[in-house]
Amino acid sequence: VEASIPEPQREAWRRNKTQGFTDAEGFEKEMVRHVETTLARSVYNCDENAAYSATSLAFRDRLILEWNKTQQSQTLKDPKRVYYLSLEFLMGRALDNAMLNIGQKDSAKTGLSDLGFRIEDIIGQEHDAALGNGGLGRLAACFLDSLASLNYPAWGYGLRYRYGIFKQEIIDGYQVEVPDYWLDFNPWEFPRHDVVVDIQFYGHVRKDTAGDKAVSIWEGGEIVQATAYDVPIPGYDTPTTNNLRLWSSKASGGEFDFQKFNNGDYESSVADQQRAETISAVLYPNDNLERGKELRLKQQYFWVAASLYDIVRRFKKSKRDWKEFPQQVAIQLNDTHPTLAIVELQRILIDIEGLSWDFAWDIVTSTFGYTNHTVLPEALEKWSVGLIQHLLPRHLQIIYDINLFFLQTVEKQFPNDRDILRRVSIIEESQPKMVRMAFLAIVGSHKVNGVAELHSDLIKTTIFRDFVEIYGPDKFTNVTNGITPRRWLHQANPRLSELIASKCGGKNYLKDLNELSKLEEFVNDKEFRKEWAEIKYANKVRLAKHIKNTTGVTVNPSSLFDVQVKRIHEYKRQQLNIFGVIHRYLSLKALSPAERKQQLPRVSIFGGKAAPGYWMAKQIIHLINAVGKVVNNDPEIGDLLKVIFIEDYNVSKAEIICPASDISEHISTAGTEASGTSNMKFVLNGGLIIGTCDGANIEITREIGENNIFLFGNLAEDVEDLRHAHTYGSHTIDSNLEKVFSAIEKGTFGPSEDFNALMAAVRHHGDFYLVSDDFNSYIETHKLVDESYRNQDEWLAKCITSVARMGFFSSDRCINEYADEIWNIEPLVEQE
Ligand code: 8GP
Repeated sequence: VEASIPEPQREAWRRNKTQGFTDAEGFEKEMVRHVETTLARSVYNCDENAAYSATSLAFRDRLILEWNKTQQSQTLKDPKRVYYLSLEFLMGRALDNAMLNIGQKDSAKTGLSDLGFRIEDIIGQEHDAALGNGGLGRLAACFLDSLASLNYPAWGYGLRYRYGIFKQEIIDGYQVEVPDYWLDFNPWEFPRHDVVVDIQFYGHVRKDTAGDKAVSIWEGGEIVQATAYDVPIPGYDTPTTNNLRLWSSKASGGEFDFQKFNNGDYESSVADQQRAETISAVLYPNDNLERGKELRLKQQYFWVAASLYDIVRRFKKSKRDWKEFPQQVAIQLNDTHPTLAIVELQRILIDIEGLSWDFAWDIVTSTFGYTNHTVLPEALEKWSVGLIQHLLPRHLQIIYDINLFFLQTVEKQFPNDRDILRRVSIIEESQPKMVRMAFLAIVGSHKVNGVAELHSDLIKTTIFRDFVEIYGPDKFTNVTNGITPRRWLHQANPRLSELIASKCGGKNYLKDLNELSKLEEFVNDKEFRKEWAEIKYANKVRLAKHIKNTTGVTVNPSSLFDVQVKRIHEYKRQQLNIFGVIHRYLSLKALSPAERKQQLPRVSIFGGKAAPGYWMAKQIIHLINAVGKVVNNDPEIGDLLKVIFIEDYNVSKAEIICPASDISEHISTAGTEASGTSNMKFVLNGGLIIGTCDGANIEITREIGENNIFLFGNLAEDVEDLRHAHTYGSHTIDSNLEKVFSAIEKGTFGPSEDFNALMAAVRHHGDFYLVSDDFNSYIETHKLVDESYRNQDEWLAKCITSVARMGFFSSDRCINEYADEIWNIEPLVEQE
């Protein structure tokens, strides 16, 4: 029954309508009220943390008023909505973003100052919401910002992990993982204890008949309860506030537990409870790697089933015919993690709603779109048939049927090609048999996209080649990634944002990033350049302070800051970078003191987490720290070279690091990095990049011009031949790299056994990532970087020109492409 207030009493509601604050005074009232009531504190014991809590609560109240209006208006108009299913949302901090998006940061700044606080200190109190590993999760967060800012009716669906990505500590040069318990105080979520869904696992399937129809009934097993937690997502400069719904697991309160409880088996009923809660307990800390753990599959089904239940329930409220489902609902699969949603929707439609297979399957395939984020084979998800059979017996049957019907059409299409059936089968006929989730996602979607041009081409010619033959090329498309300029420029680099606004006719460029092009006029404007350079310097001072506070090392902000921050992975080649740093160190040592004085001082900055089970990545971290220890304490070197590893790289640290970089490294082996998104963040903040012809680097080059980027290394098309030659021909290691290796072997950076594996990968194990092949071109290109930096006027011109040409990389452009070409949805502008 819908609870609704009768008309005569509604007048009292109208009279008492909550009004959000709109100025400093209004903010102060709300903030103090929260300190004194919600937090039960007072002027005598309000520390910065309490001030943060109260400020957030004041802003949360503002957000939820807009959220309510947005949701009411969407319910009323019932437009087509998009649902973005992602196991990761790497949101970072919410307070600064909320202040800026609703345009009340100045109110908060004045208000906080009146009450005795500095706004930066208060913002700095917030714990990052770190429900993601890296690029894929941060992309989802940027998308939510754009969807709301562009007024699209959109929901995100994810899991409410109790532990986000681990906190990284560096102890004696090694990574140590510490749990990230972040939910102690989280003002940004609203528990919806009334939105609960029962999720079934295990059990068996019984065949029955209903009238003349054969039906399948999934029964038995166990039930886990999903509870919704809603996180409001404010758009920039618009009242639209969308919803991110995160599911949390607990044992169902059904008869089961009570029986045990009544039988006096209290402990075991608590154990059941704990087992159920485990489902949403922890984010798997792997980036670009799948490990096939049962709990991970449970997470996937739990989240997918709860989300679909919610989506279908919302659709059914409109009482429309089922055939209208794809006109009302678009579901985007962020990688293959939510692929079971395809099977679950088919199950709901045939087993519960009683639709025919074909009618249901048409609805399903018109609803889903699938985004692929990697071609690395170790990241492509496969689940064993046995595991799915055990956990989701009915779903396995449906997967087999999907595969059967699919292979039948393929057979008709290619009657003389037996091998293609084996190659494209959703079931891999291996020991044990595996379900190939990417294939299932392709077969169950109407569009498949890669995330940068090269990547989208590669998937069509390699891992999904057969499917292009089967479906034709139109099913496969490209949507190049983007980033939100609100967080990655306006919030992270407020002074640069101001300066740009002063030249671009105000802040509208934050809504239409192509307006940055107006900056090109000012490339040669002396005054403008000077201000630009001052801002970069100030940002470097800010980072230098962070480095001093966290590592104890003093770095000179006048040095060239060279940054590589991202997950540690062999394909991303932090090993190439650190070998290059060692080469630089050895070259400096070989110079006379007089010659040394001529050199350009450099700070090499690294940051990033290694998956806890990724031993090689951990060796790389160790080498970086070992090199830093020697170089940073070498009196002959002084400021000429510093090597820094920033602990616990995360979104809020990226907001300090990106604006402070002179050059950043995006140096993956060509063809391995699907897109990269930090490359965009660095350029947007007035830094240049050194990179390979990979992922979005290629499109960045096209947009900003090849004079404004330092490209090096072999091309994707040559990688396969080089690898082949390493394995079957002779593999001579680059002579400069040999010098680096012999320095390591001599024990220059501590016992060399620690680093043997890193060298052996290049020398003896086929150098899969082409470190030696690219080494010479890498260090030569770094020399060009040095030369170019010496001419500050030229350097600044490159930086400004690049920023002016970065409009394409807004996630707004990216979301509009998804909306037009994949989702077929329109913005919904609210009437006040
Ligand atoms: C990442 C890609 O590695 C990166 O190039 C891209 O920018 C980002 O996705 C956003 O598209 N891919 C993954 O994080 C990924 O594939 N993770 C594995 C779990 C599949």
